[in-house]
Amino acid sequence: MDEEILQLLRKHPSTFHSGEEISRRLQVSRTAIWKRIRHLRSLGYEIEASTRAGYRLIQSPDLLTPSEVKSSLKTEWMGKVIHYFTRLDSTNSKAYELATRGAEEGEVVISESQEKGRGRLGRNWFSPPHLNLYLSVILRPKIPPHQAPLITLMAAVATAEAIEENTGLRPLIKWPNDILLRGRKVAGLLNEIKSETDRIHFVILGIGMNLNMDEKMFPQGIRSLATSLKRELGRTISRRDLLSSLLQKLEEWYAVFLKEGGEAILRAWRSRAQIKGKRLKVTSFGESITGTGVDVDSDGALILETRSGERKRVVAGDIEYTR
Ligand code: BT5
Repeated sequence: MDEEILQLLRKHPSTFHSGEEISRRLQVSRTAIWKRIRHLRSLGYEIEASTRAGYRLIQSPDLLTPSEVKSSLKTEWMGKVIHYFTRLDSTNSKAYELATRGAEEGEVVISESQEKGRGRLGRNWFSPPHLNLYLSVILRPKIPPHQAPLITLMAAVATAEAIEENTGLRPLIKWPNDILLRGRKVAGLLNEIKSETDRIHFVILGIGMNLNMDEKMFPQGIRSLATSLKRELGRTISRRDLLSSLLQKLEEWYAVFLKEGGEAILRAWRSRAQIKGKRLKVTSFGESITGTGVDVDSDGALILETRSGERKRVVAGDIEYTR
């Protein structure tokens, strides 16, 4: 019922809606409406109430509820179904569970906080409540499994562009999944797939982005490595606006990927990753190699050249820039 009341109030934001009108439309008593209005106020909605004129929405809080997100979302299909939680272990785990039970392409899981936010290789993602974005998108691309890493690169480009659109800052990408501002990580991606040898059942595209965390809120271990948009800009950023841009960019880039193939994604990715000529140390499956970055290949694997001139191809791992 909260969503319906909000929808009604949002339609004509500057005018009052009488309690009688709302109770008639929703077919509940005026006392029931008043109780819901009180509840909405406790969530941070500023709603003016006048005994004569009724109710008027003054301001909405920066919540990521489906009704708040949908009021600014301009996508055609992505995020039309949003599974919203105030707390979850991990949005990726929840999305995986939903996809296994048949959730459709474009359904999104959002949580205000994560208790066991996951990074790659069993690492953690720090996910305090109400400040940042933690979401997972379900995709069902009809591509061979070896191309799945391109979805990570595609999502990295979309994430970087959404940040740029909302802040004017220009994020760079560090292979394969880090989004950096001034060398510090502002967002990370965790993609998980369920597939057979020649067919992908689904991809879970997990994105964590730091928006409104202050420097002192970061745990000591990552304070010097991580950043947030607020830390870079010195002001708060609307999570709802950023989420809307992000879903829109993902929808656009995913369409480009399916229509034009990986090369179009790689072009955009290369211009932000600037891997060519960089001295790198790559750790993959417990082994480290140093060399000079050459490129990523058509499947999104990293190519580097060792000092002896040998070219190595790395499918998964972490890189460190060295001098
Ligand atoms: C990642 O892993 O960067 C992937 C992060 C994906 C998080 C999203 S949130 C929504 C969805 N649901 C999930 O459960 N996960 C996804 P990786 O490259 O392994 O980086 C992890 C490392 O980044 C950690 O070991 C820390 O050093 C650092 N880190 C942890 N939390 C961070 C944060 N909030 N901001 C920046 N760095 C962080």
